[in-house]
Amino acid sequence: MPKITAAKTIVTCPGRNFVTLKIETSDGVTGVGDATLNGRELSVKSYLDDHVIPCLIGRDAHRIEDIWQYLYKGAYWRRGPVTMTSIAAVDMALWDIKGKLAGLPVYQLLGGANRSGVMVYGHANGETIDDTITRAGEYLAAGYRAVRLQTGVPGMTGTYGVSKDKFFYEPADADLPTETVWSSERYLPVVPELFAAAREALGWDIHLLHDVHHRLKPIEAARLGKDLEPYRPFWIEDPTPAENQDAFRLIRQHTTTPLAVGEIFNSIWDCKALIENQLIDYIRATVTHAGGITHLRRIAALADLYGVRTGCHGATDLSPVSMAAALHVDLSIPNFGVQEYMRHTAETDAVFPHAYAFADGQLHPGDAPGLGVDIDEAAAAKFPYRRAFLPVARLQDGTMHDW
Ligand code: GCO
Ligand code: MG
Repeated sequence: MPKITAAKTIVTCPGRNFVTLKIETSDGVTGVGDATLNGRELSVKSYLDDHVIPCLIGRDAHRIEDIWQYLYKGAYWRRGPVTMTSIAAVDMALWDIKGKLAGLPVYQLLGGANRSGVMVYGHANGETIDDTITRAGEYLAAGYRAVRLQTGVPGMTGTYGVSKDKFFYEPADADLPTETVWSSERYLPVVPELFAAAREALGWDIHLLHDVHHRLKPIEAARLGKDLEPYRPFWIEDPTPAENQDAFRLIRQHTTTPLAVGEIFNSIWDCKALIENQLIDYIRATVTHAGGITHLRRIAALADLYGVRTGCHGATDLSPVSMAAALHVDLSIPNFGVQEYMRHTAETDAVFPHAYAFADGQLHPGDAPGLGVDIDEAAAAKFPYRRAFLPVARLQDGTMHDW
């Protein structure tokens, strides 16, 4: 049996922070897992170093489900982003090891490919509607079949989703949280204008997405969904914070615009009511923050029963290890919808050499055994950790708002 002989966490900041778990086995085979939780990176590192790794040594690396259950039930204090990201990192690393030992890419172990590749969406953003559409046109020309549109709100600085560097959007931008200002009243009319102009300029042969980023009240989100209906958005994402899941019933009563939720969910229990009550159309839980490949597949299987498809989070704060793991899941499940794809910087790609590749609007995980991604530890060591926080949002009168 391949025994776990050692495990360590590696923190690196090739432009942004990433935490990676590397597990070694008695066969000499190693596996990697992404343990990055944006803005709270060192909490996960400590959870792994202090509370998980000591319990892994000597275990059979093949027993993925048993180790998952052991870490989940054994913690007693279940769920939460730090715990579930830690479990996810172990799970990914063990699937990587299993694939390498079998000589197969992980998607083959998960049942094989269900499709030629994984449709991805890119991020088009700009200060103005024209800028955003120009960026979206570039994605179209590059072969993308889906693109997310975000634009500046006149009079507001620091609108969510609009970045200085147009290509490598990175919200965790400062040593202490940046303060941004928000106005739902100003935002609400801008998005339908953006979508009208986008359909006019780009036509109908492209999926258009939008992220509300938890900013609206339920009735405002219902209004936005209704206003966007003529432009057939692929989805609106996180229309309201999802702690109150009944809000989605209200939104649903008013609009047929598809709803996507779940990038901050960390277990199937966060998704269950939304899925079973058919209050959403896409579930965005990630392999890194929702317990790894093992748990994400369970969420996808539940979603499939209710006609809900996946649309996994794939922001740059998830490392290429996470992207690779997501692609193996995406390729192998029946109810895949779309995969978010924000490109990493060249420095990040150099630290994490990977087999996945983009062609014709799709990503494919490649056919290397395991996840097909690694960490170059010497390259990683050149980029020490830098504290970085996500921003906060306040209304114009200073009231704290959801970011
Ligand atoms: C998305 C997300 C990201 C998050 C980021 C936070 O849809 O891609 O909303 O942009 O804000 O992942 O760390
Ligand atoms: Mg989002």
